[in-house]
This record gives sequence, C-alpha cells and structure tokens, in this order.
Amino acid sequence: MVNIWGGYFASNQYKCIMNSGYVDYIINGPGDEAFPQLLDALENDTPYELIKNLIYNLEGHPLKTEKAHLFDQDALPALPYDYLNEFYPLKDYFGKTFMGSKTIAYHSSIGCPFKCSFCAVVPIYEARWRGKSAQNVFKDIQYLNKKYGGTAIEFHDNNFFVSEKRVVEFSKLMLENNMNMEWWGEGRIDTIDKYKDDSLALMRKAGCKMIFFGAESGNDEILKQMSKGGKQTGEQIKRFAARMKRFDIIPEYSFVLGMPADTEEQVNRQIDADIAFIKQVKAINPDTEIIIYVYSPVPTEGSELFEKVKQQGFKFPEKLEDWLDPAWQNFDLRKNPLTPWLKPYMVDKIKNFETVLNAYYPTVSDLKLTNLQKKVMRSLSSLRYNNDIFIAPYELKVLQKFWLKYRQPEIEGFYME
Ligand code: B12
Ligand code: SF4
Repeated sequence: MVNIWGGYFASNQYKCIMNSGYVDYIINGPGDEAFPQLLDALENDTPYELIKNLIYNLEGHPLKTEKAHLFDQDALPALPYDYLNEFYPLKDYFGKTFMGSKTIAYHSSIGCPFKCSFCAVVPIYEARWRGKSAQNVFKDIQYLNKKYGGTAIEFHDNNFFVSEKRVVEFSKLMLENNMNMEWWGEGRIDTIDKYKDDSLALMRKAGCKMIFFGAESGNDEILKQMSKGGKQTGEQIKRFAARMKRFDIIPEYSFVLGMPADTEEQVNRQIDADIAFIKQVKAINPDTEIIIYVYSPVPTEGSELFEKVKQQGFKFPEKLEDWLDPAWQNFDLRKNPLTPWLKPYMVDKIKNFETVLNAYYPTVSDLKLTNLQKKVMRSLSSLRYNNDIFIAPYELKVLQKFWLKYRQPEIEGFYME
C-alpha cells in the first residue's frame, strides 16, 4: 500500500513524517495538480520525481520538489456541486449561524501575499496569493443561493481582502442582484485600513457582517518580530476598531500571547500588557470579538522569530508518534504550547483571562446563548473583569462548561444548528 499525506500539518512537519516510515509521499501545499499527477505516475509506473509540490525520500532523506506556480483560479473548472450533492447533500453542510439560516463555506482565493513569521501558511505559499475574479465568486454564490438555498457565507480564504477592487466588485454584484446575504472573511488590519470609507460602507450594505483580523499584539516591537510591524501598529489596531464601529462591521481580533523574550519577567510582563491592550480595544469598541491564541511555533525557517525560538531551546518532535502525545496535541491546538519560555502560571493567566473575558463579553456568534445567560455571566464576571482579578475563575468555568456549553469559534467554528 502507498501512503500519501497532504495538508498544512504534513507540509510543515514533513521531516518527522517522512522519517517515520509510515508515509511514502507528501503533497506539499496545493494538491489540485500534484495529487492526480502522482497517482498517474504511480499507476503507470512513470517517474514522479519532477512532479511539483511533492515531498519524497531520496536515499533516506526527505526531498522537496520545486513549488508549482499558483494557477489562475478562474481557469479552474467550475466546482461540481451537483455531483457532490448526489453523495453528500449540500443542505447538510449549510448550517444556521449568527449570519443566516444556511451558511455556505467558500474558498475564493489561495495563499496570502504576506510573510508573518508565526504563520503556517507562509512556508506553503511563500507570500503568493491568487484569487478568483469577483464575477466568478459571485456566480458560485448566486448558484448556491438559488439552487441550494444558501443564505450566508463564510469565506475561508487565508486573506479574502487582499484586493479592494475585487471586494468592491463583489459587493456591488451582491447589492445589484439583491442577494441579501451576510458574510464573514479573514483580512489584515493594515490592508483594510487603506480601503476607502465608501468601500467599507458598500461592503456593509452588501452584507459584510464581521471580519477576522490578526491583531496579534499591541506591542510594536512584537509586531515587528512577527513581521506585522512597519505596517501594523498598536495605535492602528485601536484606531481601526473605532473605524469598524463607524461602519457597523464587527472586527474579530485575534491575539497571539506568550511570545518569546529574553527573560521570564519580560514574557510575563508582555502577557499583562497584552491583556491590558485587549481591554483597551474592548473599551473603544465593545463589539470587537476577541480570539486568544497561545503562540505555538511553526517552522518558518529563516525568520528572525523562528531563530529566536530555536535559540531558546524549542524543538519540534523528532518522531511522528510524539505528536500523538496529548501535550503535543495541545500544542497543535494553539492552547498550551510546550515552549520553554512560557511557564505554567503564565498559561493559566492567559486561560483565566480568556474565561473572564468570554463571560463578560460572550461571542455574538454563539446563537444558543440566551439573554438571561449573558446577563448572569456578565454580572458574575464584572467584578473580576473591571478589577483585573483573573485568578482561579472556577465559578465561571463551571457555568461555561455545563450551563452555557460555551463554544469558542476558533476551535469549533461558528455555532451551527
Ligand atoms: C476552516 C478552517 C477551520 C475550521 C474547520 C471547519 C471544518 N469543519 O473543516 C475551524 C474553525 C473549526 C478550524 C479550527 C482550527 N484551525 Co483552522 N482553518 C480553517 C481554514 C480557514 C480553511 C481550511 C480549509 O478548509 N481549506 C480548504 C482546503 C481544500 O484547502 P487546504 O487545506 O489548503 O488543502 C489543499 C492542500 O493542502 C492539499 N491537501 C490538503 N489535505 C490533503 C490531503 C491529501 C491526502 C492530499 C493529497 C492533499 C491535501 O490539497 C488541497 C487543495 O489544494 C484554514 C486556513 C486556510 N485558509 O486554509 C485554517 C487553518 C488550517 N487552521 C489552523 C488552526 C491553527 C486551527 C486550530 C488549531 C485553531 C485553534 N486554536 O483552535 C483549530 C483546530 C481544530 C481541530 N480540532 O483540529 C491553521 C493550521 C496551522 C497548522 N496546522 O500549522 C490554519 C492554516 C490557519 C492559520 N493560518 O493558522 N479551522
Ligand atoms: S496575513 Fe494572515 S494568513 Fe497571511 S501570512 Fe500573515 S497571519 Fe498568515
């Protein structure tokens, strides 16, 4: 039997996978061409060594072939929704979310033109991005709406908003055709902060309800280390939250806490500073949704950040089996990494703050939360939130787990019915 793996984990952690002896080939990044080409080569016993986006072992060492160009997304054949529907009824995948009763998941572009030094997308796409035209995105959405009843959209692109022109064209098409659908996507603060006011107003009118942004940190030095700086600053993050409020678009800000620093005290101080910063953002625009990640390194070889991470003694598992260890699984879920600079009391502090924050400001994306539940949680957590008492919030944790069954959108996606 031949074993072929693909996806972000396989592409980024290829060394231990290829050394494990369980896997013969990895499709490194996009598999749309590489995978069928590899299957052809294996079936017909022809050479596979020149197939792009492939990893295989040569004399016991993993070898990566050249990366393929990202192909023109408009040149791809139309997605075979009707065919898919015969086997996997699409209606089963259109869940009820806070945006609409039947939410479509849609990928309108691949890659990302940026190189944030903590991001798993960078080693795969190497700062390249290609998107479908606004017209083709719209055509698919309209088809899914008319034929299958889709009423809202989650754009799963790494960066839906790279081109203002494309977003504006898409918004115009949605409006001109009275689509009346709400949508969500992921973007960058520094990119969208350059959008014209008219574009933002148009997007909102065309259904743009919430945008996920990597705010990451309020500290400009850290933003620089993450390769976000120069363009994104703490001041801009706050200003932009206020700007989004003006246009009634909910900014969903994701933060990465627990970055390496030279001393334990500095790491701890930065966590406190990030917590204080998040509270400032919330004070500016209380509707801002906050997502908290704990920094889990990805192998962005050559970046200043990854060098620092290695210097501080961090190492990925050398054996594939080690990834099955619950501690490494937690690492992969960005919740409790095994980074040498982060002490257990710091992880507790981050998680406790998250518990209090989610009680005081529950996500709007969890439809099942009742007003009564929100009110109770808010009053129970207000003393803690307002006085920075985050230690041991067991009463909130128990209620979130058993009464609210609180759902964190970053782990399980938006609440769906
Ligand atoms: C949607 C999504 C989610 C949804 C998933 C919903 C669902 N039911 O599927 C939710 C919100 C639940 C989610 C959760 C998480 N996610 Co997520 N998610 C995504 C997102 C936005 C899209 C993934 C997707 O569907 N892509 C569509 C497919 C077709 O594209 P693709 O995966 O790139 O696949 C191509 C190739 O890789 C290859 N390929 C892929 N698989 C295979 C398999 C084989 C055999 C072959 C040959 C080829 C192949 O071919 C495909 C076509 O070219 C990506 C970012 C992105 N835009 O890619 C992040 C992303 C995958 N998620 C990520 C993370 C970190 C998480 C969380 C850990 C976050 C958290 N703290 O909780 C959790 C993990 C949850 C879990 N239990 O595992 C990271 C992964 C980083 C990594 N592995 O190093 C990403 C890349 C985001 C990021 N920039 O950091 N996620
Ligand atoms: S902008 Fe987002 S997707 Fe792009 S490299 Fe940075 S973190 Fe990754």
